[in-house]
Amino acid sequence: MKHKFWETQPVGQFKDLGNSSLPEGPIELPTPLSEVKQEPYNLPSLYEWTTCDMGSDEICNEVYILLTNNYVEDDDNMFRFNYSKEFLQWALRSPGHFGSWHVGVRVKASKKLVAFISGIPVNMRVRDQVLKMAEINFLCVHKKLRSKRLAPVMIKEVTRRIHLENIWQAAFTAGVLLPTPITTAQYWHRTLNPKKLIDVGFSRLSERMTMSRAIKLYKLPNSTTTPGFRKMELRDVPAVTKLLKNYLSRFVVAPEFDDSEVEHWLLPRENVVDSYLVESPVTHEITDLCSFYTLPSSILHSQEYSTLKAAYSFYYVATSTPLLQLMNDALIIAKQKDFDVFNALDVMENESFLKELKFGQGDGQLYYYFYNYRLQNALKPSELGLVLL
Ligand code: NHW
Ligand code: MG
Repeated sequence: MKHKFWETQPVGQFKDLGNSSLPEGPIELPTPLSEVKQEPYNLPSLYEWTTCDMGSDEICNEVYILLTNNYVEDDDNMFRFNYSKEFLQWALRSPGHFGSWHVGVRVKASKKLVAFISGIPVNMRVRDQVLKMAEINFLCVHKKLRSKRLAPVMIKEVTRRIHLENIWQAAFTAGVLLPTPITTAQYWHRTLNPKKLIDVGFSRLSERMTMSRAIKLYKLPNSTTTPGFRKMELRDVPAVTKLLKNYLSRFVVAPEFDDSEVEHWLLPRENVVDSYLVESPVTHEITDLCSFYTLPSSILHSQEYSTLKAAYSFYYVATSTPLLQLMNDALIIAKQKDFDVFNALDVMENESFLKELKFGQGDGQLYYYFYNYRLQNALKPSELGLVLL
């Protein structure tokens, strides 16, 4: 496989896999900021750069429309991610975000937004080192402009803008294999609404499974089972920060969140993120946490339904409640909120509940990558404490 662009970038290369003489850590050293290119990269002459102010409802709507029509589809082109506007604002306006990292491309003549890429800053721990990194997401080129090598220019431009903030590493995920993943994760899906998932072709009945057996198999109790299980509130932020910091310390790679980040990423936002915790009925200590985010997909070819309502497992901590029971309560909440499916990767300790809670393995991989940071060996997904949106 030839990667004309990626071969030129500071990432682990396929030819170096297994080469134990290469050290772990940054591949390139930072350059003085005065040596970072001051002008944007050149675009083909019909296009121009734009910085997308995601605080503006109008511009956020333009990004939303671009992604709704052109972002990630499944392999069979049956579904396309449909991140909501509120979700995009949440994802991109996180603590310490840089407006300049929300990069768009417009057609000069019409001003139509035709491409986008974004980054946000995060403190990432790799073993015992904490590095300021960028998390890159929402890379999208309009369907009519594909395969014209626009993506490499966009990646170089966001990289330049990140370098200008004196940040030299990044993390991202993709469904495509590039040089070279730090880990490869799998999606698992827990059916909540079997009839709809079968009707829209998301899942199908096996030979021995009738619709009524499927409905019975995936049935969940009407209410949660853990005493003290409740929605997270603002006053819980310091306790949750402590819980999460302690829990995430067991993984080789994980973000380090401070109070403001925990407030941003975990405090419930309607139709964006849900977080529940366990407050001990006796001591009133916060002992456990679970969370999921809302990411619907457009259903591309159904007469009956236009959107698949999906919840994605986010961060959790189980100290006194068994993780299996905590996640079962998360499924119950998701069902109450009318989600059709609950998705989870096999990262963190998810393998301990996936099969037992009747998740089925999805097809396709989610690859995790670092930019300008080499790991000696790929990690197991269970060594990863990072969930990207
Ligand atoms: S992954 C979601 C990516 N988006 C989609 O799949 C949406 C639908 N597809 C598209 O819009 C989450 C286009 O197909 C895109 C490619 C724009 C994907 N990551 O312009 P060309 C993220 O957002 C390479 C990285 O002709 P295109 C993470 C490809 O391998 N590279 O293709 C984003 C080839 O290079 P090669 C990708 O189809 C992380 C080159 O692009 C890629 O018109 C970005 C072809 O370009 C992908 N998902 O547009 C990296 N898909 O070397 C951040 C294709 O193989 C790095 N390519 O010849 C860090 C930067 C920050 C550093 C800071 C220090
Ligand atoms: Mg292109």
